Amino acid sequence: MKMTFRWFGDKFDTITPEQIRQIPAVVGVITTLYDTMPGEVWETAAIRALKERVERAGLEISGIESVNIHDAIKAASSERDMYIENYIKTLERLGEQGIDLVCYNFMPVFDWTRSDLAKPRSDGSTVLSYDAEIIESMDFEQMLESIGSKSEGYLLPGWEPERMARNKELFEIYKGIDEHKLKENLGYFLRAIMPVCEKYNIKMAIHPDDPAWSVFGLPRIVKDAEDLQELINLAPSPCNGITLCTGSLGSNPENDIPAIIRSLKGKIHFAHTRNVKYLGYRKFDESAHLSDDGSLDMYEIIKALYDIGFDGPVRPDHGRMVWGEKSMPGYGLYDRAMGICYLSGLLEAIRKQK
Ligand code: CS2
Ligand code: MN
Repeated sequence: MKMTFRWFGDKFDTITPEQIRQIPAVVGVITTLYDTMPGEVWETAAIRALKERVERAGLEISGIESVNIHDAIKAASSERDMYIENYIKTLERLGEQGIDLVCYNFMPVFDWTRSDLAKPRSDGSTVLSYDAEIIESMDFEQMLESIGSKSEGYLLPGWEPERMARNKELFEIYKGIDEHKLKENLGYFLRAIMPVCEKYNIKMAIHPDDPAWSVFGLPRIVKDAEDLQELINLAPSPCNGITLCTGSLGSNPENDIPAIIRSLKGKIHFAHTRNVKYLGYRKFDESAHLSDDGSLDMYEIIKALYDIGFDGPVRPDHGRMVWGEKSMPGYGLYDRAMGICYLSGLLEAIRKQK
């Protein structure tokens, strides 16, 4: 396992690679070209510049999160093959620069959802939280407005403004697409890109749906152990694998994360390790990383990853906002750095017990 940290680039992030470099154990960043839209072919010069920037700080690019997938691919509309060609070109260019991990998701229309981006806790910090009752009391437009108004002008990954402007049209193209069809479309995409992934040894790591259930009537296909197994079988290849995000899968208490990890030996390419605190049915806060602070057993999670021989990048996921820091919701420096130290401590103890 190698410790990494998500970085949003000089233009969008409040944190620098030089600061990240000072967190013990961190060897690399997980990043992307935030200026590109889903479907665009990435420029080699831009990939190189990003790489050089990160390496100047003494770090590596440990993976790309994400190369986003155009909705034409997810919905199998007429432009799908053209967008798959573009995706393949981007993968080639990444592969030529030695990048060997790509995280992506297959959620229709938008990425993650929360009802609150800064819910105050009794310790004075704030957290992202989800309450199905609040989400279900809104229509999609209201939810968008609510999320946008709480972001304090920061970029919300997965919520690109240009894409959101098209949301009505996007909802339209998913009419008639159920989970079965969406899975078929994922299989088609994966089978098309596997040859180029194999050529450059790029590991594709799908991110689970967040939260792990359907919202606003849209189909969701990466929610539990069964879905994960199915999608592995859609395109059998060493390059087709998973981002094991404990917080996303863990939003549903029925998902036994250590058991899921053990069932996916060899198929986990990347891990997001964070905790969630269950507050009721489909209601949770994103707590600090520590087991005692949330509902997941982080020791058992790291131990399961260790036991299956997982040696890819791990990153802390969303953190609390502490010590008055201002940054992108969930992506401050302090709490995630504390998270890394804690995860590294767990790992050291597990290693030494063996
Ligand atoms: C991330 C996701 O911040 C987050 O919630 O875990 O946005 C993740 O980057 C994407 O779903 C992966 O494509
Ligand atoms: Mn995640």
